[in-house]
Amino acid sequence: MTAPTLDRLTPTLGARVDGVDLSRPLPPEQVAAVRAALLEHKVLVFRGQQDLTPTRHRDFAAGLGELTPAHPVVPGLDADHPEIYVLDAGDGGKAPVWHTDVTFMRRPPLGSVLRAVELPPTGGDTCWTDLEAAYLRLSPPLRDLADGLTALHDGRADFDEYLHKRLGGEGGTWEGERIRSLEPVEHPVVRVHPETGRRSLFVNPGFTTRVVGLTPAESRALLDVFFAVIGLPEHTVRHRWAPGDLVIWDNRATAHYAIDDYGDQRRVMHRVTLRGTEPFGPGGRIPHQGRAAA
Ligand SMILES: O=C(O)CCC(=O)C(=O)O
Ligand SMILES: [Fe+2]
Repeated sequence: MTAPTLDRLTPTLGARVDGVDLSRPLPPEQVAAVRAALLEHKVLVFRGQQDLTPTRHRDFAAGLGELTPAHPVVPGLDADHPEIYVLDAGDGGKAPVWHTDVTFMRRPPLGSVLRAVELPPTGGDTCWTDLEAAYLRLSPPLRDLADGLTALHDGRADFDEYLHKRLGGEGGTWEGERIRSLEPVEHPVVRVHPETGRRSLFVNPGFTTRVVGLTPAESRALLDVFFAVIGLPEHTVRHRWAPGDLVIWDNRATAHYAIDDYGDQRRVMHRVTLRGTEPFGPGGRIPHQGRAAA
């Protein structure tokens, strides 16, 4: 068995992985190599995986870790694939904003495994950004401030209408709980990676709405500073999709942005997410007192 080869895509973020055939079960050494590479590079690009089916995509992801349902609100691909989240550009499946997946839940996924199913001839690239680099870009006094803060993450702007109008208020299940409403949740602004111990700036313009304990004006100004460093091109990698591509990212230390430059052309992606743990900051876990205060 050959070891996968890794080629960096930028000096700090992303690697292309070759020498792995995802259409067949991976030997344990290759699974371990992929997991180690994910910690080091945060974004892994596999190309030429034309033989992947939805089932094999799901099973490959399941070999890396425990899977979540497709989404807390949106049902999966079909009865055989409740873990596959379909992003169909023609049905609201566009994400042109920096975000980290599902941070509006108390336990966001560890990582995501995204497969290109149908692509426009050009356009529809995806960008990832390194939230550890964003944290380190802050001045030391601002890092110290951020280390002690928490923020609210709210999925209602994106998913409330779907939950109530399309599903009649009966969403999916997440962590064993039936989702009937999406109350904002509180996460540390600086997340300590549970495997590497490194810190990242764990806020995103997609879902983070308020820094807890600040005035609305202070919160807005501080989030603007944080969002500006997250979006710096120096921290990003951009992927131009081709048929057969699959990308895995570490959702604990990255955010991503799906570029919407292809008008109403068709674009369909399938995503599977790996179950994660509750984020904690430099000071440990946030004590939960039921619902987060706004
Ligand atoms: O469509 C894409 O390229 C990425 C969409 C997205 O945000 C996701 O898969 O989590
Ligand atoms: Fe996403």
